[in-house]
Amino acid sequence: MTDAGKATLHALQPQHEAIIIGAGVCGIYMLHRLIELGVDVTLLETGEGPGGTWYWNRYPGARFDSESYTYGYSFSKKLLQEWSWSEHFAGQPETLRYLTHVVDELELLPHMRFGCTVKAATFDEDSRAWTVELENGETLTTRLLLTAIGMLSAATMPRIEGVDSFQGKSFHTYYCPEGVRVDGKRVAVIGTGATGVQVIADIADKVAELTVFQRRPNWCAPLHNGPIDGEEQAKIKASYDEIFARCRKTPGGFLHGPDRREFFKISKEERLEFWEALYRSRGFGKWLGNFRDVFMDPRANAEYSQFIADKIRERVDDPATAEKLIPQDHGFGTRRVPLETHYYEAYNRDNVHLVDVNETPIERVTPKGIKTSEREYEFDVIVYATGFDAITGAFDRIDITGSNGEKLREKWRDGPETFLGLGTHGFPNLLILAGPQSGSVSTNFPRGIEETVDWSTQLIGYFRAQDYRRMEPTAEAEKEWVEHVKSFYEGNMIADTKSWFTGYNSNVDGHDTLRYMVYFGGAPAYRERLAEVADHDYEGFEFS
Ligand code: NA7
Repeated sequence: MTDAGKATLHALQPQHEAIIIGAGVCGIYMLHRLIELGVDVTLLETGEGPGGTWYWNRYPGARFDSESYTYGYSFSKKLLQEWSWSEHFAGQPETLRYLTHVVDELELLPHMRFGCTVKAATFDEDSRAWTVELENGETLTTRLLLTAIGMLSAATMPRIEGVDSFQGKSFHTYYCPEGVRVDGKRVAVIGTGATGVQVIADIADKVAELTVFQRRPNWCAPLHNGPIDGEEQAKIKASYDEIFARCRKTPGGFLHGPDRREFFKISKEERLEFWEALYRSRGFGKWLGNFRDVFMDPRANAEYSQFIADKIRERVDDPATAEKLIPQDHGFGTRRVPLETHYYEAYNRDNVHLVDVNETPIERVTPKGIKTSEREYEFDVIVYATGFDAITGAFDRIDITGSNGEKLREKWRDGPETFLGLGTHGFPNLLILAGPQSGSVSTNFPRGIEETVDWSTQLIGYFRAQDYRRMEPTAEAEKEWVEHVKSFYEGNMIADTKSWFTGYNSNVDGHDTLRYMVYFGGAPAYRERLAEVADHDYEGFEFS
């Protein structure tokens, strides 16, 4: 090659081989694997420290509802042995400490840049590289762009007039200030999803008055958290291999997998006994360890919903309040089930009030509080537990432009289209980690993450070994994957229900129809498919 040719090639060399966006559970592990592989990689993160979801969500009551010891990284025996979870379901501060510890142990900090928000990313066909633009005006170039930007990281505020006029303290739970004080205050909580339920249960006995604004109740069930004593700790540490082996077998990557016995072949008495035991047990068993038919057969679902409704009636003193807390528009488990600690009992307190916004809609937020069609309530603090532009929202917030000038947010306007939830046609050299339609979004997060990241690391290893410059999922492979994802929506009661799993959000334009966001085929089938693609030289990707 001539000197001029070499100079041109050099000028086209991007600054980095890889950039990862996001320092959450996924970004941290991806960074570790790429450093191991010898890739020149930089991680960019908006927050001032690592942790992602666990960095941001500092609201009172924030904690795991999958077992802590199934949530940690499994790749390092050393990390597993040196870290001791204090509770079965650890709170946010402990989880953040854990992730910070991992980052320190793996010496990842020098590769991470905090306070960096990516505003735009554009693929340049000449250099086969991405130009990444930061909010501070800086630009970086990279061969590969990897997004680890979270499923629930684009918080959405309700579209209520006057939100900015409130003169007390108010925040979305995702942006809750560290150590916020609500003791002795008059507090409003809007929203009763998994987050609202945790907040309400946590602060009910601390605040002067708590008013909950509920639009649709969710089916909640007891978490049964507890401390882990020395003996149990030793047992957990000695059985990590079995714990992770069990998680690998279940569709969701959790300890709890479905009971495949035929619902109606079991006597009613036996079913009730089984459910009573589930209700008394720790964690997600009430949802994920239930009869499979409960999610496939409306009659089975109605019977279980009735069982849980009766539990709510037993736990809530005032019958009218109990009825308001029982969902009428969907069956148990067809939306995300919040696990709770004394949530229903909170409504037995004199200082806790439930406002059904269907009966008395919120008209506006005022400088002093909230005005409904009935009256004005005065508050010191308003907590917006109003959820997220889930799964694709974080992508829409970045101006991502592909090879033909196509915008990702335009391509995905009516819903995501991906190959394996890991890449999308028209956007070369972009790896979407734990993206929409991937196995990770429907899985106990780190379990799915580790597999996705390991697979992506191998793909990048292959890309480098072959000295490729460009890779992209083909349009055909993508079409086939999207159809495959859709096929699991048939006859699936979760897919028939409006929630963030299915892409509904009344606070985001256009999110009022079904979107195929989630891969419902289960973690084992997803894992198999990934292995098959890798075994066939990443069939479905085009390399050059
Ligand atoms: P969710 O589960 O999306 O819940 C949001 C809640 O906010 C839900 O109860 C909504 O009612 C309610 N909401 C949203 N907008 C409004 C308005 N405008 N008025 C009244 N109520 C409103 O988000 P979470 O943060 O609780 O949970 C997200 C996930 O984070 C969770 O599943 C975990 O995996 C972690 P709706 O049901 O839409 O009627």
